[in-house]
Order: sequence, then C-alpha cells, then structure tokens
Amino acid sequence: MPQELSSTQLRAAFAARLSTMYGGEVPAYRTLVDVAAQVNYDVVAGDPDAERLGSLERVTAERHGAIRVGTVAELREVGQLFAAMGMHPVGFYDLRDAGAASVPVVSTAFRPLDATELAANPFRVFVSVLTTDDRRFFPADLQHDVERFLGRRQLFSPELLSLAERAEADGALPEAEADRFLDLAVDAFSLSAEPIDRAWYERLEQVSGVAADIAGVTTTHINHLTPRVLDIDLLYERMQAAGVEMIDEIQGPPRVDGPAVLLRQTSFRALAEPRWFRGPDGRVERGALRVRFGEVEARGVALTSAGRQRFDATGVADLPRTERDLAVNDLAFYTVTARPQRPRQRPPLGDLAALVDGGWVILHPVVYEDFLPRSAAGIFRSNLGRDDDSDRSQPGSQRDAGWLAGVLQRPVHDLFELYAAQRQASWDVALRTLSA
Ligand code: OOG
Ligand code: NI
Repeated sequence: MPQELSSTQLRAAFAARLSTMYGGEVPAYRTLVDVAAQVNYDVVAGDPDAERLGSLERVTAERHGAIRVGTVAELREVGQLFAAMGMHPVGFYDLRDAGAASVPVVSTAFRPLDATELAANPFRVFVSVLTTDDRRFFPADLQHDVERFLGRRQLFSPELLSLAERAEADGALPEAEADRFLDLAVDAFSLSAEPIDRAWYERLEQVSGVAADIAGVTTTHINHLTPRVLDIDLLYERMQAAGVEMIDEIQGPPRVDGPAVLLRQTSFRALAEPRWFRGPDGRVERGALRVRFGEVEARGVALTSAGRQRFDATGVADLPRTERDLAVNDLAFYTVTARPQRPRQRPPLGDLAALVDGGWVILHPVVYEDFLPRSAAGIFRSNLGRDDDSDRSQPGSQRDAGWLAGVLQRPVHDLFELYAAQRQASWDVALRTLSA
C-alpha cells in the first residue's frame, strides 16, 4: 500500500507550510513567532502551573489563520477544503452587530472538534463572508456590481476542490496527491501578484475597507496567522521593546487575579505591502496596501453559557476568582478525573462541590478553542482604520447559524454543546471509577 496522509496529517502539514509561506511574505510575523516562543519558554520556566492551559509544545506550535471570502459559493468551497483536513464549522459570529466596530461580514471558525484531534494539531481558521445584500452597508447598485465581480472570479481550482473531496471521502490522501493538494491549498491563500483595478478598489474602499479587501481583488489571501502565548501582557511589552508598533489595546477580558477565561488578543499594525495596480489607462504601476497584520492571542478556560452571559453583561470582573467556584457554579467548563488517592468513604456522587472539596476529584480546565465576536470585529477594525459608516436606517439581511449550515451544506457545531460533551465524557469515566 502506498504511503498516505490522514486528514490530521494534512492539517498539520498545511499549518506548517502556511506558516512558512506567511513568514516569507510578512517578515514581522517571524519576529512575532520568535518573541512568542521566547515568552512561552520563559513563562513555563518561571511557573510550574503554566502548562495547565496547554503544553509548551502545543501552545508554541499553535496557530489560527483568518481568511475572508465574498460569496456563499466561495464559502461552500472553503468548507470543502477544510473538511479534507478534519476542520469543521463551529459557531456563528455576526460581526455586523458587534457594537461600534461592526463590519459587513458574518463568520465561523473551521477547527478540529474533539480533544484528541485538537491535541494532535489545533490549527483553525476564522472565515468571514461578505454580506453583500445588507442594505445598511451596500446600496443596491453597489451590491449588483460587487456580486458581478465576485461571480467572475475563481478562488480555488477544480483540481484542488476534487482532491479535497477525495480526502474527505477517504479520510486521507496518498502521498503524491497530498503533496499536490497542500501545494495548491497554500498557493490559494498566498498574496497574488495579479494587478488590482485601482478605480474599483478605491470605490469599494469608500464603503468599507473590508469590502475592498474581500471584493476588490480576484483572489483571497491569508489575512493573519496568529501564534498563541501563555502571557500576552509580557508579549505586548516585548514586541514594543523590539520596536514593533502594536495596536492600542489587548482585546477581550482584562487580566485579573484569577483563572484566565476565554480569549485575549492583540496585534501589530498592518504593514504596507507592495502590490501592483492597473490604472484607468491600463498602465500597471507599483503601489502598496496595508491589509495584513500580526495578531497574537492567549487562551483561557471556556465559559458555560451562564458564565458567558455574565461575562457579556458585566465583564470578567464579575466572575469568581477560583477554578473551584467557576466549576461548581457551572460558569466555566472543567473536566474531572478521580483522584488516585481519595477518601475511603462513599463519595457524594451527585454533588460536585463536595467531590472537589472532599478530595475525590481533580478539575482540569477546558481551553476555549473559539472566538469572540466583539474582539474579532475590533481586530478587523483596528487594522482597517475607517469608522463604521453604515446606514442603520436600512434593514439588515437575515443571517444565523441555520443560514450558515444551509450555505455550507454541513452542520454548524454549537460550541457550548462541544464543551459540554467533553465535560460529560469525563464525568462518565470519573463516576464509573468512583462507584467501582
Ligand atoms: C478576522 C478577524 C477575527 C480573531 O482572531 O478574532 C479573528 C479577520 O480579520 O479576517 O481572526
Ligand atoms: Ni484572528
């Protein structure tokens, strides 16, 4: 039998090749990765508990990417591509309503679903699609022109898509096909040398920087590739000390004296990258665009929907400051294992607080593997400059998780359900051990 690559191996190889490609395109990304790796190393060296939210090895290798597409047909193709690598849509994010920073896209994240796959390689991609039919952002004539432009482009070749279908169906690709698949996939996300129609790009830019980035060009590109760090405040300081201009803030919950929750992110500003432009007279000239930036993130424990509601309403300050209290009040997800040295009495099986306090079980945080719409919109916005100038008197177009599943022709997984299933599975095992 020929050597083959499983979907897990395809994902790991894709993440590695994408990182090499992106490092070649955006040298500041390499600085970010180096500083991030050093921060992780230093944090682990100084704190015996630092790996509680992920091993040094996993955290240092971990990346998420972001891409943006224009149409539902393109989004469906993206879904096909990632299915080949064991990455499935999780969550629905509406960034049109993400407060002051709203942008005309809705999004999901393609990622591995279960703990084993995440441990093998946690690579994920945040994918956004332009809402061209949303009148708050696009008047009818512009919608028409944008859709006509998008209808003529092809982001992914038929060869790439058919290799992806085959990989999904078989769960693997033979080595030679895998290599070809990876080449084509990485290529589809690299910055194109194709000249950009300047007048068209500028017309879209008037409406929104996001619209221009997505629909002003005939290709897509990886917009950022984000390493993970164990201490984002330290990383922020060190990047500034290294002379890299960072955005003003770290997005997400502020640092507190207690368990890290959800996700904190920051980035360096988009750099001017040389691009080719075609003017109205047909002449091609060199120009520059600032669209790609360097994001970095720190991840904490996943909140339950009750915890999340409280966080959304009042911010992190209102959450308990211990893992025990977060877990027993069902505000954050923790898995449990039976403690090897535990009391000899009958365990109070139905009572989590008593099981924890009495020393029967140990809690383990479930890392938040997803995204935050407010931070996501903030990340878009902080790097695209212009303020929201949508017309809120117009009706928005309807989008939700059901719409997304229909477009993708794939189930869109609910993140709370995934975390709850993981917690439940650990309980099933622990209760069996405790009642034995
Ligand atoms: C995606 C922004 C969202 C994140 O980490 O929240 C995102 C984009 O800029 O396309 O990646
Ligand atoms: Ni990101």
